[in-house]
Amino acid sequence: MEALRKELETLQAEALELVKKSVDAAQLEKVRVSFLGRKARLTAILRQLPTVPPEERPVVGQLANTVKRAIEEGIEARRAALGSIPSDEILRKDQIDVTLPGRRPSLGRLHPLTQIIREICGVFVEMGFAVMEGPEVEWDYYNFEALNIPEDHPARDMWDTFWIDPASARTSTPMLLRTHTSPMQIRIMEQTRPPVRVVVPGKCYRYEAVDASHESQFDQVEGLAVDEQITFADLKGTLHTFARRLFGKDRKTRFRCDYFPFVEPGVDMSIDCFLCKGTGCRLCKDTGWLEILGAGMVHPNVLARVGYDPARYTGFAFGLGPARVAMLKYGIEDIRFFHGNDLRFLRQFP
Ligand code: FA5
Repeated sequence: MEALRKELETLQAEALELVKKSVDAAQLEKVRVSFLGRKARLTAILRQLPTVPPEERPVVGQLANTVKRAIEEGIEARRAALGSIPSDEILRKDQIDVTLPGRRPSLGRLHPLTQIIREICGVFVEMGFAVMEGPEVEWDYYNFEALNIPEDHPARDMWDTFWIDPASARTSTPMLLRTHTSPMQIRIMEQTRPPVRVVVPGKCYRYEAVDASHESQFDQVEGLAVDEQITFADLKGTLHTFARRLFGKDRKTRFRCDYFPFVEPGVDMSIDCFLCKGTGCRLCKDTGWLEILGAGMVHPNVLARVGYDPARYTGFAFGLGPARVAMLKYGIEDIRFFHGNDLRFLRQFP
């Protein structure tokens, strides 16, 4: 009896020691099989129970069961603990070489249109202009009426318009997607007194057939300067400086008459073709000149409409399309590349 008790206690101590040393589920299973399996010593002892004298049987049986439970619990506890520790094998598999060079993160970059808009605005900011933005959904009043384009004026045909509600085009307060950034001229002058010097980048919308140089959604940058004694020479000087900053210091500029109802006189400005230096090529369609913007002296009617005295104040305004500017500057043949989301195109503008 005493010998059996000793044997059981040794068995438990040995088993728990091995359980403690097990480092993964496989080793733990080996311990379980060798101590609790069918051929294990403990099982043999339990099997021999009927041969033990009847008075000792309950004590031996109880002791053997206690040992069995202690080993089982020990294995369970170790199994739970091992669950949260990765095995050697897993650690080996997951091994990493910390001395390898890292993978370069793939960084995004600014869209070429964003870059050119910032570059354009930056040139004017250096000349003392502020940058403002305004609504893309606009009242007919700001987009046309206040810009000296009354209802039924044929000049409205210059801009194919997306009306918010086609029926509303005939009501007293129609809304539309702005066809140009010029409505911001009115909004700004309504809110400030001269001197005014602002540029306004923003999206515009026209109901146009899309082709290599026209999209139905595109950007414009508007410019406006109003003060006492502003002359056409200021317009020319400012835009000439701008053209040289953007396209190179040797650029020549050319101003020709153009018509916009909200300026008088109105002009378009071209630069001499930097590809052929004015001799004629595919880019300038053999004219030697590239048209880059529309401009003019703010019409007295527009000034009067916002409460500026046209006898005292004069000003100039201009509007240009950054996509067309970028196309000229970088020799891009089709405006649709900008929104094609093709990385081969976009990656060329770091
Ligand atoms: C205007 O929109 C006038 N508001 C510009 C202006 C402002 C004149 C102030 C006088 C004083 P225009 O329709 O020409 O003008 O458009 C100006 C520029 O916007 C064009 O030169 C072109 O670069 C760009 N643009 C016009 N329509 C599109 C289009 N469908 N897709 C891409 N760019 C366009």
